[in-house]
Amino acid sequence: MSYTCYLSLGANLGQREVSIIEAMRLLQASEKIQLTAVSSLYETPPWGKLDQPAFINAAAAVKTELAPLELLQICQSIEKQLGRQRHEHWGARTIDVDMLYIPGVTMDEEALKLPHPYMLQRSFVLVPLAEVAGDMVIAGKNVKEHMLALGDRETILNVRPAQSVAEELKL
Ligand code: PH2
Ligand code: MG
Ligand code: MG
Repeated sequence: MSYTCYLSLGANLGQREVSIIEAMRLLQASEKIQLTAVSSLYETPPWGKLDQPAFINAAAAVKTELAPLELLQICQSIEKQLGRQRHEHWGARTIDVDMLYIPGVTMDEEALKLPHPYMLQRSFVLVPLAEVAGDMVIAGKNVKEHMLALGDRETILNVRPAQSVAEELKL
């Protein structure tokens, strides 16, 4: 049975936009994954750990029959292929591919928590996700409503429209 998983992508070292697009391309190239939607690319101020460069963030939807932990392994192998080095908590990185949400699924494992525990507090997650799944209901409100409830969403700048990203990926 296939399902859709919503992902958040982020990069704040190196060629940030290139890394995000390449991560999307590698997801799409994975035999058992279909990339079904991508958001615009956004430039966003660092959240959590403030003394680091600005991020490029985006959201994507993938369809797969893989188990969620198998999908996580693919996300992590894509991070490795794109040169992600160490994993300082909330620190700078060339690429981060996070699983956010699978409708109807909760997981609470060390390696994977779903829904992503911070997703509803982060404009850098919700602004892109609202483009891909604005009407999807999480915890009693849809993504667009969750996004509008956050105060800092005007700090999230659209730097490349979704259509241009989709065209580059031939979606
Ligand atoms: N990721 C983090 C911590 N802080 N800030 C922004 N703007 N974008 C991110 O992707 C991000 C962050 C941990 O993964
Ligand atoms: Mg992250
Ligand atoms: Mg991560």
